Amino acid sequence: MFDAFKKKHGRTQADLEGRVPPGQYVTEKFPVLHYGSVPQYTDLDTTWDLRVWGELEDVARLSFAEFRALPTIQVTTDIHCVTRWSKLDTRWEGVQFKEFLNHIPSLKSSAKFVIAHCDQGFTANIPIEILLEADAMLAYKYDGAELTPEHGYPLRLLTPRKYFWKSAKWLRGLEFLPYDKLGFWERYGYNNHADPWKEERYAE
Ligand SMILES: Nc1nc2c(c(=O)[nH]1)N[C@H]1C(S)=C(S)[C@@H](COP(=O)(O)O)O[C@H]1N2
Ligand SMILES: [Mo]
Repeated sequence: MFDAFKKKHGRTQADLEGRVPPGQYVTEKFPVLHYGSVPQYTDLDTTWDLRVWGELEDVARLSFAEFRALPTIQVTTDIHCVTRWSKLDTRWEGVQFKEFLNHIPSLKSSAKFVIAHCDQGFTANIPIEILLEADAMLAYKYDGAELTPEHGYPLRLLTPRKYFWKSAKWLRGLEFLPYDKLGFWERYGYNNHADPWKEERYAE
């Protein structure tokens, strides 16, 4: 039977049931959203690092080469933007967050929240338990290729259980805290919990 919906979306309406959170629509596009401009990188070996600080014995700093030498995983997942688009079966590759912590041995058990720090000052806060889920990662490839500049090259956070604003692009630092502290959009009235299945879009 000819199914216009399937032709457009590559899947039937029934396939979507249970996959799309309330108030979201499915798009095949990959919209670009951020505050400010897209950072440009020239020589990652000399101008880029990833810093880790806060609740640890020693501050850690990884060069681009050191980071890229870490073991990788691939994750296929759905992403949900607070502006109501969802994109299904997005394919990512990078370092699983949980695996990354194996390389930060001095992390203290008092670390309960993470602030992602990005180039140009953007921040996002996430409880550590969400980042310890199997699908949370430090992503550098999308759909088999390096991230494009506008989607976060060379590194972004991917935390698909939360609205996509917490998946911070142009990631440069991870700060571990014993308490929660609001990030950029969270201070501007987005709901700190950001669970798409509970439609936690905006603060009360
Ligand atoms: N550094 C940085 N990361 C960011 C943002 C931003 O403004 N700066 N915006 C967030 C928002 S609101 C969304 S919806 C997603 C969009 O990611 P995309 O452009 O790859 O679709 O990035 C998130 N990560
Ligand atoms: Mo967003």
